[in-house]
Amino acid sequence: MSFFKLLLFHLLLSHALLPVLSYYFTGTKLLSFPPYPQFLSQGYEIGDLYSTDDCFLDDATSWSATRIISGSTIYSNCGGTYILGGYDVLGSLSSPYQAGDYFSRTYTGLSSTHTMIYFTFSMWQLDSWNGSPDYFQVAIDGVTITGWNTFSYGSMTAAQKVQVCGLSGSSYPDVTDTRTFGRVAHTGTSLTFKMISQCDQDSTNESLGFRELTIYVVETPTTTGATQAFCRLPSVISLGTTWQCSCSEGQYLDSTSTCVTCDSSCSSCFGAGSNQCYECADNYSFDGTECVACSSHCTACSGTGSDECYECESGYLLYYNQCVLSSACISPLYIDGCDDTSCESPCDEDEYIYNNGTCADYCIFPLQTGVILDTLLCIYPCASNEYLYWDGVCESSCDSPLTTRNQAAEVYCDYGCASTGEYLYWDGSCSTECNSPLEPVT
Ligand SMILES: [Ca+2]
Ligand SMILES: [Ca+2]
Repeated sequence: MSFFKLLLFHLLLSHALLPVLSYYFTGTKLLSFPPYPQFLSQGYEIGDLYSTDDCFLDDATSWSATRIISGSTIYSNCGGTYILGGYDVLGSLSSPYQAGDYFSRTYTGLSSTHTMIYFTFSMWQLDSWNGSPDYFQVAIDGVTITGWNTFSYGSMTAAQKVQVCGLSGSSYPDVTDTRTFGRVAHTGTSLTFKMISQCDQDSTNESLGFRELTIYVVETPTTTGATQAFCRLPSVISLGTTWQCSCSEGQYLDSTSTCVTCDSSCSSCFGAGSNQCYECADNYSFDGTECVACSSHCTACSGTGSDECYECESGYLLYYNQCVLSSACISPLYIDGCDDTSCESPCDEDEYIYNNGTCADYCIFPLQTGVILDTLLCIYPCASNEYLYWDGVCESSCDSPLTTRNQAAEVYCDYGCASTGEYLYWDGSCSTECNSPLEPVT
């Protein structure tokens, strides 16, 4: 499955660019949900907290917590990976500690037609989870899911007691990056997701964190009934069979109960064909029947057209839904400062960009017009030590009675009179007549 970065568009909103959001929407697609091989539906995804770099911290600023231990940030770095929460983050160092405290974020702009939310995230359970009880919940608007299995470090084998972050020692093992799933019936265009801690001691003793949250907004669910379900992949924790996912992602269970690898166009599937995908693989999109290849350099798309991309391969940037060579994105276009995946223009598509980044409907002579990629430019054409004359020529000096004008880093040599019907005198004055014995020159 492909997970995408910032500023992507949402097909269900008529291809319109959304305001800059630190979570992303992807286009309409078939959705898979690993715990539910019977689940086949169309909808779209919202993704959050996926980055491995400082962009994660940008996402984290959109989350809030009921309480944060004094001096801590809402995120932490666990063994080199950013997670929301973690050691010494949530709650208080004194009683009451953190049971009931939670992280939350509200997402807006969801389609009004959906009826179901599926979600998945990577769960991190750090240190002294000792089942006293310690567990976590997820709440989506009015529904709280409490059913997740919990573990006690006391029941883990020595080999399972891995140290990743937080405290060290046999009482403080860390169960990290556990893929966790759930679903809940949901309608309405906003959604508040809460990750609730039910750890009964403080976050320097036992803590939770999470990252890589995807919310699947399902338009036409084929699965109804239970409002919650879950399983874990992979797990060091012993789970009953009802908690286990059947086959690994990218495989399906055939009639002989064997896990078989999907077609290469599928990231998950219910059969062998390209028309039996739950979800398309990277570089493929769903065309209504099967998963078909995206255009070249495009690793995720909403269709086969070159302007239907929302993620590009390395060396290319997203520019108005096209993949363009990174080297083609030059000033005043700029590369998105966070994920470095898109080439942005400060102006609307039909506007000119001036050197200083301002936008206008036209380009005033003697500035010259140009194009970078498909963006219109208004260019100062002279070198830094030259003057741009009123007639478009570049010269190394601006001789009197012409007048110099500095405008930011641009230097002009202006003809100070009306361009027709006026004469410029040696002293810089203008007149409609050139009196004898002076003679007009051009
Ligand atoms: Ca405890
Ligand atoms: Ca630890």
